[in-house]
Amino acid sequence: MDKEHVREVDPAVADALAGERERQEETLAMIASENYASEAVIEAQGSALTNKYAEGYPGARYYAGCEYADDVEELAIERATELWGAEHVNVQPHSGTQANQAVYYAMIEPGDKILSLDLTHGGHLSHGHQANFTGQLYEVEQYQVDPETGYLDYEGLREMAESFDPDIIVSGYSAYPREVEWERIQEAADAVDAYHLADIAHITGLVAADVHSSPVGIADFVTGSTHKTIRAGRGGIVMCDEEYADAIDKAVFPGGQGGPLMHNIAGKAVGFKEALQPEFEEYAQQVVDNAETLAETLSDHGLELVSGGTDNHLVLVDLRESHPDLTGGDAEDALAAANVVLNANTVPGETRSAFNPSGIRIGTAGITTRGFDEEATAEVADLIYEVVDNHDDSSVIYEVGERIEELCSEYPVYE
Ligand code: DSN
Repeated sequence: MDKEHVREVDPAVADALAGERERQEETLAMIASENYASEAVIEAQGSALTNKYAEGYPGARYYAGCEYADDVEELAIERATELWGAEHVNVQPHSGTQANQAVYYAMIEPGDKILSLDLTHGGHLSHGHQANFTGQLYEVEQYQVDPETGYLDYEGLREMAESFDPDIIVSGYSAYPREVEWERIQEAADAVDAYHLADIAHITGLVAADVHSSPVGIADFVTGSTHKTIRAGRGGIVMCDEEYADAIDKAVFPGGQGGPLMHNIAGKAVGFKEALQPEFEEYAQQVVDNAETLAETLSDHGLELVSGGTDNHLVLVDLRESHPDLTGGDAEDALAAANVVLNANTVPGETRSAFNPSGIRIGTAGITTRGFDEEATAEVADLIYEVVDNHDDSSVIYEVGERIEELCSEYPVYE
């Protein structure tokens, strides 16, 4: 087959791909779940492994010709084991949601009970939201953060566990800016003889680099996605003790998925190798330092932050006090027009809708990959505030957008 590039085969898609690459170069990815994968990870994901069917696991596949697929999956597993220290790792889930699905499917039955954090308090759809299969197949109750402090209400969680008697307690969050005390959640799970699933999708990289405490060895199951703070190929992962290995593997395949996306698993392997280098620890520490600077600077400008600050890679701004007429959606739009790409987010005690909520969530994983330090992050925080405070002023938005473009050229993603 001749090597034909996308541009020759399909100019319309080529235009979109080029546009996306340019968009990523010229804007700041501050959606807290996003990051910029390396060229090596992207190359692995764009490899010929996309052609290969490899149902099963290394050494025990349902198809011939899996020797290189085996190599890649074994490397991904070996490196994940080194990064997070779990006894057993499954790298096949297509996403973090599919990783969670595997745990529920393996360990509980439809109608069983899940206790998890409310989505508007920082939880995730796949933890029991009504719009998700988890909210429809299982009986769900949800704990919350303390309305005064914005920190997890561990006592409340324990009391709910004792009255609800769940089969599984879910911890790990999508919009919670603080360190999680995994042991306290485990104590609640132990008290009612429930499984504990810790979904570290957002903080996989911080946990791997030891800048956030790890639930591995505490919770029964640890799930995550592999493209956020860990910056590897897109997808999910499940980790557990050896005693659950067989049940989890069967729940991933054939239970919930068909052929593994071997090209993505190659991207995971390459990204995990990168994360095992000493520079990754520096990177993860810088992500947290930048988030702290972002939080302090926005706070100094008078913005209200859920929990008052951050311990991890994200900051959640509640706009209601400082800018009662500005919704999260309008703030998201104004910032996007100024080349800062983040997302509107619900906040604890949400009084608007999930579609146009009262907050914005801002993450530092992407800008840290670009090389931003605290000084550069403080400038970005100032610029974000400028836009929030002048969201109706197109000349301010234009000027901020110009400065963000300059910063993007100073800190390129891909040379
Ligand atoms: N979509 C991700 C997030 O933004 O948190 C979670 O799946």
